[in-house]
Parts: sequence; C-alpha cells; structure tokens
Amino acid sequence: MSETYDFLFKFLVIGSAGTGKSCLLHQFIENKFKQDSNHTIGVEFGSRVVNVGGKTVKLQIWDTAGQERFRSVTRSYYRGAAGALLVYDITSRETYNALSNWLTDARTLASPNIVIILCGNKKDLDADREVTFLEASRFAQENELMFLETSALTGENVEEGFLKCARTILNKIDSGELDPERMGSGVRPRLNLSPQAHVDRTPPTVLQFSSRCFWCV
Ligand SMILES: Nc1nc2c(ncn2[C@@H]2O[C@H](COP(=O)(O)OP(=O)(O)OP(=O)(O)O)[C@@H](O)[C@H]2O)c(=O)[nH]1
Ligand SMILES: [Mg+2]
Repeated sequence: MSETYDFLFKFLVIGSAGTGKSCLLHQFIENKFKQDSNHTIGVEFGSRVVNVGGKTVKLQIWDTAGQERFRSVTRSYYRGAAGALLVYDITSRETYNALSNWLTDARTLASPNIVIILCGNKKDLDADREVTFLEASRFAQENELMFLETSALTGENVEEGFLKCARTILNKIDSGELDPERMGSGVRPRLNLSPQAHVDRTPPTVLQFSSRCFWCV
C-alpha cells in the first residue's frame, strides 16, 4: 500500500545517555510515557506523519544511543539528516557540558545546514535542576539553535519540538534555501507510486550512498 505525503524528512535524536531521547520519541509516536526505558543499543527507529502548515510530512526518526561505546555505530546514521533534536537533561550539568561535542558531530557528519532544536528534557524535575533556562537559551542563541524545555514524562513541549523543527525545514524549502532534490538534503518529495514502482524507480545513487535505502524503511 502506498502512503501519501508531501515530504519525507530524516530526523535524528542525539545527546548523552539517559537524557530521555527514547522517551521523547515514544511520547511523540505513542502519546504516552515509556516506563522502564533501557539504554538504547545502537539505534532505534520510529516514524509519524504530521501536518505542518498545510503540508503532510512523514518524519523518519532515528533515536541514537548516547553511550560512548555505540558512537561509531550511531555516527553512521547522521548522514543526510534534515533535522535533529539535541537533548540534554536539565538535572544533569554533565549532559549539558557535552552539547558542544554533539553539535560538532551533527554539523560535521549530517550537514552544516541541519536544523537543530535543543531540548532541555525532564522539565518536570525542576526541583533538581542544574541548568537554568536562561543559560541554555544563551547557548542556543550563540549556536543558532532553536530551544525548548521538554518533559517526556508529562508530554510538555514534546510535539512542539518535533513540529517546530519540521516547520523550519519547510520554511527553508519554501524560501529556496533548502533544495529537496539535492542528494543528502534529508528531504524527499512525495513519490506517489505503487510499492513495486517505488522500488524500481529508486535512483541507484540513493542505494549507493546511504547505509539504508531511504524509501524502503
Ligand atoms: N522525570 C523524568 N524522567 C524522564 C524523562 N524522560 C526520560 N526520563 C527517565 O530518564 C531515564 C532515561 O531515559 P531514556 O529515554 O532511556 O534515555 P536515553 O537518552 O534514550 O538514553 P540512551 O538510550 O542510553 O542514550 C529513564 O529512567 C526515564 O524514565 C522526563 O521527561 N522526566
Ligand atoms: Mg535511548
């Protein structure tokens, strides 16, 4: 069965271990908190079709492991991502201090133009906060990132985070700043084809240069 959407965006969720990346993805896809979340091994995947500014967009989201030992695996998924949620935990300064490294990786391995939203997660644990909103918003401004504090537990700002990122990518397409036809843009316009035709017409270059076929996931 073919799906209809105007665009497909490749998204990443990155940041240190234990910041709540998998819980954010689960909340966004399932609309509930993931109880007993374990460390991600390598990479997990989720997708959801959303409506943004009158356009139907399928978000193909790669939730990466934050643990150092998976870094070489997770880095191989960065290529060609259009957007990313860069997550830290507001109750852990250590995860905040690591942001510059994650940012460098994203801009080097995905694309210098990748649209990134910084998410200060676990907003519900305000009493244990180690990073202020102001400090993080300054960091975001200095590094040209959008910024939100989120809670995967209550759901606060989770949907907003993903949608804000998608909206910014669409604006870049509308303004001509981002060319969806360019290889590695992380964006694919709709292919309204039967599954067979879809496989047949996937350009060989896509298969050649991606670790996975963008259309077949
Ligand atoms: N209070 C609170 N706890 C959260 C929130 N998000 C995640 N957690 C908890 O934080 C822990 C880690 O969550 P995960 O989503 O597994 O973290 P992760 O970033 O995916 O970790 P890795 O896969 O190892 O990189 C779990 O015990 C969650 O229950 C949140 O918004 N609020
Ligand atoms: Mg995880």
